[in-house]
Amino acid sequence: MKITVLAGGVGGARFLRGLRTQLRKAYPNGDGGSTAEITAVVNTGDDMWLTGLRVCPDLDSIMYTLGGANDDERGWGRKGESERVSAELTAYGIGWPWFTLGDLDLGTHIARSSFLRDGLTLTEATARLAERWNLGIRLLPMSDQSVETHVEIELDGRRRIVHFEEWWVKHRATVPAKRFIQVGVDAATPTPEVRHAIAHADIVLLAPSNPVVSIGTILGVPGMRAALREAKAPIVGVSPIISGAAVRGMADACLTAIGVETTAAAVAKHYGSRRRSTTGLLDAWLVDETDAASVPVLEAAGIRTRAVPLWMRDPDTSAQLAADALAAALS
Ligand code: FO1
Repeated sequence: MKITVLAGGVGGARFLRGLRTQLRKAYPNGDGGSTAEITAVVNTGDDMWLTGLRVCPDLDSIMYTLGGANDDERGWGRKGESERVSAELTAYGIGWPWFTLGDLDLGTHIARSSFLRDGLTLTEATARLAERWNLGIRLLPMSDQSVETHVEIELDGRRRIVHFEEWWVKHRATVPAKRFIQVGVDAATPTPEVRHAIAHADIVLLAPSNPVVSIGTILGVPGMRAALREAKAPIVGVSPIISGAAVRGMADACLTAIGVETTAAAVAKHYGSRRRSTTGLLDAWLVDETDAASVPVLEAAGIRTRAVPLWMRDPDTSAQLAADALAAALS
């Protein structure tokens, strides 16, 4: 059983952790692992060069979460973190003082940057970093070319374009985003490893990550949507919106920026029905039980829809959500 999951940061990491747990139960390999193979195709739109280091927030969130090293309260970064080096960087006036690179986290960025300077691709560097953590899931950046999400905002009456992380962390997405710009997207392609993972999957899942700046960025890589539409596997998405509110982060601010209402049904229609349109991706969609009213609407739009509990409160509920997503794919 090969499962390929398109995922962003925090929501994606929790979903992948639940999926790994569920597959270890459903397809055990006798020594605690699973015979199923999970591949995560991860958003790299949040990436940036910062103080000379390549930082990949979504890849790191997933790696730390699956490796058991993440700070679950903060939702990002390493547990047991310290910030001695970042205080020095701030003292030297470099980097973003509002974007903290912890000492342990810097170890990851130094290692990644070292691999890249040695000529490895981001895919190869990611595999080298992941080896240490025994993740049970293969992590693939969506592309080996840089695609950075920048945001056009209006601040003090002036229009400016800032890196996504500046909008997201410094401004907490409270300044309205006029539009998102994927810098470098025209020169980007899905990696051969991503194409293979999509073409050979038995199931493709869209994690409940931000549909605009995480899943949307992945889908925006030229050729990605076509590769998904050609896949033999059923494509099942999990709504990141529950009863009109974003589960985490500020997905609502992002959806508003692209003119999509913040509902589970609107996001499903935004991804589109695979069989009813020439660009749509979804064969099936999971909404929370509080959004059950949207099931007939989406079924009529050509998207098989199920209402199940979507809140991932703990590893068990995450595993159950993964089980529901697999069931929807296999039905
Ligand atoms: N998020 C914050 O809210 N504040 C931070 O200072 C911060 C630093 C940071 C450093 C490295 C990294 O990989 C992630 C970091 N994040 C921080 C989280 C980041 O904004 C999110 O992981 C994603 O970019 C959004 O999904």
